[in-house]
Amino acid sequence: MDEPIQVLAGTGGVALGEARTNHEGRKAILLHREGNPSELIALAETMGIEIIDTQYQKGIDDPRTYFGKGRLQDVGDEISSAVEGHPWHGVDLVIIHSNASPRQLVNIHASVQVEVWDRVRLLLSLFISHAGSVEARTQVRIAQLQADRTVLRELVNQQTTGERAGFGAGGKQAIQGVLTTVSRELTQLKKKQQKYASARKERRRQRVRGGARTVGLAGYTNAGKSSLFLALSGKEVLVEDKLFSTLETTVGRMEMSPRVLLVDTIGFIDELPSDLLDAFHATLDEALQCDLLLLLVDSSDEASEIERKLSTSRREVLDRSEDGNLSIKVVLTKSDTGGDIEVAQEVVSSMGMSEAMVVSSHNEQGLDELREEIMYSLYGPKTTLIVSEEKPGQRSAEAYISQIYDLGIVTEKNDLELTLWCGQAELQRLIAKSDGRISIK
Ligand SMILES: Nc1nc2c(ncn2[C@@H]2O[C@H](COP(=O)(O)OP(=O)(O)OP(=O)(O)O)[C@@H](O)[C@H]2O)c(=O)[nH]1
Ligand SMILES: [Mg+2]
Repeated sequence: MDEPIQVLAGTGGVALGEARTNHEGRKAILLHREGNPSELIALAETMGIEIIDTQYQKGIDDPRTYFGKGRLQDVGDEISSAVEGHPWHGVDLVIIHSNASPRQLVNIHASVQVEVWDRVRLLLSLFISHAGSVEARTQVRIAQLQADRTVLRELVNQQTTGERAGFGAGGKQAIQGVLTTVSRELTQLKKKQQKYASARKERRRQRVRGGARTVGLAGYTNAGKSSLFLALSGKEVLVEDKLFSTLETTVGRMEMSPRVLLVDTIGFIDELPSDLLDAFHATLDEALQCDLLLLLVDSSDEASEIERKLSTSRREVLDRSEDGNLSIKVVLTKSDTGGDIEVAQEVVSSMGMSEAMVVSSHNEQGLDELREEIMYSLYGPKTTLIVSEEKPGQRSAEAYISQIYDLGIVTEKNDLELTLWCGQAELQRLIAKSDGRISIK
């Protein structure tokens, strides 16, 4: 089996067996056509990959080779002939600024002879290197195998049609053998994922039964979701100036109110192919099946970026949420960084969304207002209750007060008068069972 695996190892990025997870220090050439490649460069940098050179070619993508064949050959020649001292010396990766077809991946590799990543493969590699939990690793592996399978099929296809001087009949059989292994592993992984998903569902059901309300945090990668989660819950999560630091879902309780659950999750990015995002749907869904969704945007972004990111993430969450009237609140983050908040607010209102909250998780600006807003969205206005003094033989007022504390979040207490946030149905039940001892002020 050694021979075909070696052949496959660089082909369109397909690596079998133990995939390489650390790409720190690798040198790459970026090929791009239309559009701005800065995000792709940032993604590569997040992984410690150095983009040595960017090659641009005008015009539309060649459906077979992305760049024109001649130009691509030039790139390949330059890589293979770069001697010590040449800036391209040591380049072992070509990244293309596009979600490429399997056919393009295979053909480009044939020309440049080093590993080739398109945007999807770059994201996959990034996810693999950041996946911390077993569940995240399972999800990423599924996405990776699905992508690999398309390249393997293309290889078989090109050999069958004689388009590619193959590795002979043995080589083709070997690839087909690999394909079978990949399919088998996929089936097993999907079963495993199903188990995680149903465990999540069950945990969610229990929380709802226990009267908890959930607040999801969503937004682009690096928007500051985990930082806000930490600020509101006090629960340690990974915060990093990296894209896709978070790949799994973490649930934490809001510090002021253990009945309110916060859900931190994976972020969005432009044109994330939907089968890649689908691999994370169980994770994402947990954050999106909520009573209130906070949609976070970095207030230091340019207005046009804010608009683009907001409209993409709003579409994603609405498409993925089962609840047609999901309640969404925009939160402008990182208010301490000196972004133009007024302009950002205008963008939000021009999109027909209600006024955004403005917060900084670093200097805590706006956090109290956000907490109030969250409670208001979940419970409506506060209620003030009065407990009457006990007469001899009656249950003590203290016993009722402690029941009120169990019911919701008490923000003020004045002797026998309590002001709190609580669910109306639960409140009515408590009052009905109080023998007239609890009344609404
Ligand atoms: N100045 C400033 N920086 C912040 C603030 N909140 C977050 N950051 C920084 O922004 C970067 C990303 O923060 P995270 O909280 O990891 O963002 P995220 O949305 O969880 O990112 P992913 O998990 O990668 O999708 C980190 O470097 C944070 O320190 C803030 O209020 N002010
Ligand atoms: Mg995060």
